[in-house]
Amino acid sequence: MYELYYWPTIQGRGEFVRLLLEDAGADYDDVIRRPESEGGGRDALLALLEETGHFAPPILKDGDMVVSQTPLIMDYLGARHGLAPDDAHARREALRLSMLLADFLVEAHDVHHPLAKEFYYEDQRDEALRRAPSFRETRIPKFYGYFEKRIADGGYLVGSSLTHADISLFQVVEGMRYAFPKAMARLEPDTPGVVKLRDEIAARPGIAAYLESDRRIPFNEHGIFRHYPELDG
Ligand SMILES: N[C@@H](CCC(=O)N[C@@H](CS)C(=O)NCC(=O)O)C(=O)O
Repeated sequence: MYELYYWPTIQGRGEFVRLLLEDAGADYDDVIRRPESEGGGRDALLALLEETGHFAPPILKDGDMVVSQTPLIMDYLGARHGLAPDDAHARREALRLSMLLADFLVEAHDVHHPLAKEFYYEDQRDEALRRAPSFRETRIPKFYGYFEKRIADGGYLVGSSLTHADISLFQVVEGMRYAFPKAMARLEPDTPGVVKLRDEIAARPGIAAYLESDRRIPFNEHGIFRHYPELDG
């Protein structure tokens, strides 16, 4: 059984890993979401960081193997569950795209936290209001346009078969719809390939069952994708 260690109340980066595990039907323990009396809770996560020397969650344990850095976890699990290409170049491409999606995630986060993650949103709202239009008008179209072009080649981000990078793209599309519903309603018609791929992944049996379950933590205003109406438009 895999053990996933991630903050217990948000989807965050842990959600990319959960989606892959759920798609694969893999057995996993979402350790930190257990009650403290059963080994869960934030202190258990902090203790694991101390014990393993890894910097930040998500962290995946597979027996003695400890893996962190979300794209690397996706590559590791993808290779085990038929979601990473066998060909070395294509596998690196999937990892590269996963890292690019991780870059986008940082930008989506920094819209609501442009100064520092330690400050409350309310204390950097003016800066967030200045940053949001450039994210909406320039950065989202640039990233989505790039993904659209990649998908046009074979239906998936890497060639003509599904990889872990496509699962990450699904989560980004979901997060963006939650955080920027107006902007995405306007922009998504320009990227039909992204939307089609999102729909295909949502319909995969493991993912569809997971999305309906209470294992999926709802998006909220503590996570990476936050909905502040004043930043949308
Ligand atoms: N590049 C890392 C980033 C990990 C990361 O920033 N984790 C967040 C939660 S989503 C965290 O707890 N960071 C603690 C910190 O940066 O001090 C990854 O992709 O996994």
